[in-house]
Amino acid sequence: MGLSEQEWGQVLSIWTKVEPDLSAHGQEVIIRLFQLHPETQERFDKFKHLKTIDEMKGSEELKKHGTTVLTALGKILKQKGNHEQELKPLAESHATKHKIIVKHLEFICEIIVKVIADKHPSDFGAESQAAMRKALELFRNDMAKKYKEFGFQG
Ligand code: MNR
Repeated sequence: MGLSEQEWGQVLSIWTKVEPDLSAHGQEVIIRLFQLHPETQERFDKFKHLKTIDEMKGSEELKKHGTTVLTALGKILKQKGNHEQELKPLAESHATKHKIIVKHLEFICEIIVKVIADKHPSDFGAESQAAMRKALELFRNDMAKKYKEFGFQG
């Protein structure tokens, strides 16, 4: 289930290409999430009112949220699996406050891989994509475990 050093290397290497423009990546991830899975938008009181893609693109708040999400994810990835400290508060808020089911985490993780692949076609080959999928699976599994500790079936 864990990643090899080489796989972590691939994950963190592509992340260095994402980081200089975290807000554009994050904005794209959130907009695609809402487009592909409209029920996820309903989880956000602050974004429920956005009706069109243009409204979504024009929302500074949405862009800011995308940055927040990818910043948190980046911190977790950099722990190379030893992410207990970073994961716990995130699992707690998503279990007890936002109530975000694991299925929705799966949706966003898949979209994150797609957005990176679209923006960095020559730096994110099949092997790196597989490594990133593995890292995101580990993240999701550990979120799901913590969810249960917080009494949320997810
Ligand atoms: C907030 C990270 C997936 C819904 C936050 C915050 C961070 C965050 C950081 C702000 C601090 C807090 O509340 O804990 C992530 C990461 C995700 C992820 C990392 C996966 C890669 C999702 C999915 C959601 C969702 C999927 C919905 C379907 C929310 C909501 C808030 C929030 C709702 C509260 C927003 C507000 O300010 O009103 Mn999240 N997330 N998130 N998240 N997330």
